[in-house]
Amino acid sequence: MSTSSRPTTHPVSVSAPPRLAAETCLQIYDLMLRARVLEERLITMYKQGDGFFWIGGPGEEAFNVPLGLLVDKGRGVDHDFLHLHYRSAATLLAMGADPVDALRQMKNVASDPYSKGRNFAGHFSVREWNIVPVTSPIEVQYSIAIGTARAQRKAKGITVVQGGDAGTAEGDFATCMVWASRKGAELPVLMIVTNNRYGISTPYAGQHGYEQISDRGKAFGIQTAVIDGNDPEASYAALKQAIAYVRNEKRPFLLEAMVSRLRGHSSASGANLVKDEIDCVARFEERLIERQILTRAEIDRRRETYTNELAEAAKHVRTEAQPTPESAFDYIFAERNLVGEDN
Ligand SMILES: Cc1ncc(C[n+]2csc(CCOP(=O)(O)OP(=O)(O)O)c2C)c(N)n1
Ligand SMILES: [Mg+2]
Repeated sequence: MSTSSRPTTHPVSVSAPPRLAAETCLQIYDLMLRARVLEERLITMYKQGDGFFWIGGPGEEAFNVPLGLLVDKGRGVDHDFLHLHYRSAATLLAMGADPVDALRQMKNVASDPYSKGRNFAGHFSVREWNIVPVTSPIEVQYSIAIGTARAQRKAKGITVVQGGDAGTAEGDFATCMVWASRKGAELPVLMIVTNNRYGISTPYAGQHGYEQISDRGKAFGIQTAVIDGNDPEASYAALKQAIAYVRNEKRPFLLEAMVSRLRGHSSASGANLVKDEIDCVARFEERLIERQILTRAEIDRRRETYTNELAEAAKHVRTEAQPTPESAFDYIFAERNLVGEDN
């Protein structure tokens, strides 16, 4: 992990990632595996016609699980606000979400707690945990996050905002850096970029005038770091330090995690396995076997159990009710049917 250090900002000391205790490794691995199996089930559902579109985070589990474990979960400004990405299912699971709820959103049934069957996969929203609705228009979360961060300047909670690499070309990303770094009015916001080196089919190379996206933070006096987001121990250590810095100093931090995109962009590009990317789950499994924390047989058993559980759950979700036509205008800002007869 490398950090920028400008004399005008408070330095963050970052050391090589320590090995985590076996118990923590197991907790992280188990959540990474559950998240991976969940994405596989969602893709299967899409391919079976039990959903209209899939987008998600296979390849980001090593970063997104530690994030979910380390945030201060709760409601209101004294807990952390999360403005997440459409690849954040592993963060939700690490925070304690039920994976079956993600299947419900995929199937667009009324029991989907995130959007009541109205949005597609990966579009989470949990008021009790300050998880602000995930947006389909990319990058707008960075300018929305300024609002919660401003409300938290004197609170215990911080704002966490996360998005992809290509989206940083949008003005919202710059807007966030401007508002977060005003001298004397800095905001407690952890800006995260999960860099998978693609924006749909456009490669990172050739799109940016700097080496790393986090380099842009330096011009604003924002502390920055680039980490291997495929390494859960490195991610855990970096996130812990960055979160503590933002919480204690009430200043912004820009963390760029290099991650993989194991199933392409979305179902629009087929959602098939990409062979030449690092698989963080497989890599962590090798480490755990080497350290004698798990055996291959135990890993295989866990995978089989979680796969079977979600296969059964998907069958059940298929029988759950769709939203009724009468409920079409519930949960929206406009109280009247603006396109219907009562207009
Ligand atoms: C404002 C806006 N422009 C374009 C799109 C279409 N779009 C959806 S995802 C995407 C690429 C995003 O790439 P990146 O920010 O790197 O995130 P990734 O999907 O790679 O995680 C684009 C251009 C959109 N959803 N919103
Ligand atoms: Mg990308």
